Amino acid sequence: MADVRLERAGDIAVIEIDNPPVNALSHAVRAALASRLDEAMADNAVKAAVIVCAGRTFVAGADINELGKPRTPPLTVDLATQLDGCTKPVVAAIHGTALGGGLELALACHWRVATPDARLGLPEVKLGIIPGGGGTQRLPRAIGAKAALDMIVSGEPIGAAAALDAGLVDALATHDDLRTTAVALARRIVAEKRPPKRLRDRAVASAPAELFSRARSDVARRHRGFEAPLKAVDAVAAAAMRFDDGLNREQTLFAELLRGPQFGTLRHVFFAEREAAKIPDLAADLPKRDIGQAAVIGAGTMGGGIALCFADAGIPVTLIDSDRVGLERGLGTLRKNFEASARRRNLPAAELDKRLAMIKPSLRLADAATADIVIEAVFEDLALKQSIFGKLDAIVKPGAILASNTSYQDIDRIAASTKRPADVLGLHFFSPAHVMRLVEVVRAKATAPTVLAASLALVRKLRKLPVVVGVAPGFVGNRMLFERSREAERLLRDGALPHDVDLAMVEFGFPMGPFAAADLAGLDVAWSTRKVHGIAFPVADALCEAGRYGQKTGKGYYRYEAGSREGLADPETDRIVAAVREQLGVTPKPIAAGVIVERLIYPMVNQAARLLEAGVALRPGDIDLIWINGYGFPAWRGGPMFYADQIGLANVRDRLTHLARELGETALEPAPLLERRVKEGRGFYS
Ligand code: 3H9
Repeated sequence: MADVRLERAGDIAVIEIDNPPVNALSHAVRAALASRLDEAMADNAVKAAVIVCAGRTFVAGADINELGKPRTPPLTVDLATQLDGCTKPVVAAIHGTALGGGLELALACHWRVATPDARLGLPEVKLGIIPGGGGTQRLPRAIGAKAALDMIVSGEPIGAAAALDAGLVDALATHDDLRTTAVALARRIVAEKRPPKRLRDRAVASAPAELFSRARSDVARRHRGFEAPLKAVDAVAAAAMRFDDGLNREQTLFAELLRGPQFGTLRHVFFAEREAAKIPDLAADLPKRDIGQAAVIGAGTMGGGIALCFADAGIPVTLIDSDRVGLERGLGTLRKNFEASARRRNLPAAELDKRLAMIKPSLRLADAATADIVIEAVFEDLALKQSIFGKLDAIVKPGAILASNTSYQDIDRIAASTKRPADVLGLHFFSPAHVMRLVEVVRAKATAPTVLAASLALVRKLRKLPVVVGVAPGFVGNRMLFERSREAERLLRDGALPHDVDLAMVEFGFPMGPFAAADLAGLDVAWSTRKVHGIAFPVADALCEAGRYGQKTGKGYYRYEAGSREGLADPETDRIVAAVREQLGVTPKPIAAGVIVERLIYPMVNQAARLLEAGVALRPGDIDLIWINGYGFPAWRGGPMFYADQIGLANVRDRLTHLARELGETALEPAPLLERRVKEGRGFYS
């Protein structure tokens, strides 16, 4: 039950918001907070006020369940105006996360104190909106236009130390001392007779027009079709105006986005993430398995990236590789990646060194003995993996978790190579592991519930999104990707060229098309897998036979100039495509961009329906999260399953039936679940 209490600490009013679980600003909280503030300001015995929160966090934002419904005053923006206008000083005491409307309230307070582990951010763009409580106007006045743009356009929060550096908070205090420090600060302000420090009265430091034009073109390139980041730039640019004019502009842009379709879609994504954390048959009170130490086997790109994630989360990790040269190369790459990531995040050099020191290189598998979790990340060879798991079985301590980072091998068979299959599962990180947020957590037949629960908690500690999937070739993401790759190959056969296909997908909202992505990943890996399974992709196979493995060889579907990652159309590829068509007796026809999108996405949706029916994926939302966070499906389109529901499953089914006939491909026949849903007049979600 929401409650906002007013207590007195001498002449300081302490207003405590208590609305579990995250102190969201529901209407009840807003109304009660406005009343308590009025009471505090009207009381002659009160000289200043402190706003604190009960429970695990400061206000984490507007109540997302109420957003988009008719708005009843006081709105967050009204509350911020009320706070800001208080004639007595108001101090915000922040712990946990001050997000969205929560940070906007804190910005409207006159001073801010935070705990060292607090995180502050305006994540509204992730919901398809912009801050609507004055955040786009007050944040640039607090920390400058450039830093505010970075935070508002990315939606990423910053830590308390960075916030202190930037001038977003005035002081830090330990968790136990937060309230007393805030009260003491309020008292000092009163004693020194300092007037309220209002951000609205400040001008924005350095906001040159080029900053915004650069931000607009950057957003247009990186987030094609996504409206909120562009409007966020417009709103921050408006902070150069008089405060009230800028605020009006923010309110107009906020209201437009709240009415638009992208907000509804991204709210769906938000709740899908919360839902994915709930595993139906996993009890909440399972005994905990703490993970204080890790080992990663294999110092290649994936292994190094995974080790980096552990070090970054403060968990000591041993990186093991039997090959000295491979280990040294892996460590070099890891250091380079860590330095680049530290630069992006403004991590001080000393902190970088501290985290790098968490990684202990080793040439001996025996050094995995003390780890609480071992993640194998060696070459994709089942026999090799089985032999490593067999050896680990004899080395690692009882109760340790044994995980494989395989992207498609059978985890049940890997588990069977140990005497402790209950401790085995898959943790499928995506490349580059230190950047990509998704981890498919593969639950094998024998995986113990405690092992699954501990692994989910660990992945969250690594600041990643775990999604539980079952054992099947390629699990969920790569199994669907295979359908897309097969159809992309057929599009080349039927008349499209790589850049036609890639352009259609980039226009749809993917950061890159399937052929550019394949060139980046390397064509040889998929080629060798296809050979093992006897699958022919005539164009891709011919490119590989010609030594065109993608970016690493300077040519693949595209050609690359030395040192450049930009794929250029290559007449040699066109010749290879033409030769394949001739060999197959195909007369090429032009294929419209809309048809390219349908042919790439609908077969994936069809395959996803099969995976859903087989229980490999638990929910349509999990599939959407996998594609958004692992493969760049535009979040504002909600993921493939949500998108299919928007198109209408009957339309998707009809197109698949047509394609199956036209192309003579039985694999494209609509899946039984899809047929049933159409018959019942339901979508995947309804
Ligand atoms: C905004 O503020 C707009 C403003 O500009 C004002 C405009 C006028 N509302 O994630 P968890 C629920 S937009 C309602 O598992 P964690 C969540 O559904 C908002 N409910 O915990 C879950 O419920 P359940 C900007 C919310 O510790 C439970 O709380 N703010 C909200 O892993 C626990 O959540 C954001 O976007 C909410 N705002 O992470 C912040 N937030 O147990 C969104 C959470 O029934 N929230 N719930 O499934 C978060 O990022 C994370 O929840 C947080 C905690 C980091 C706070």
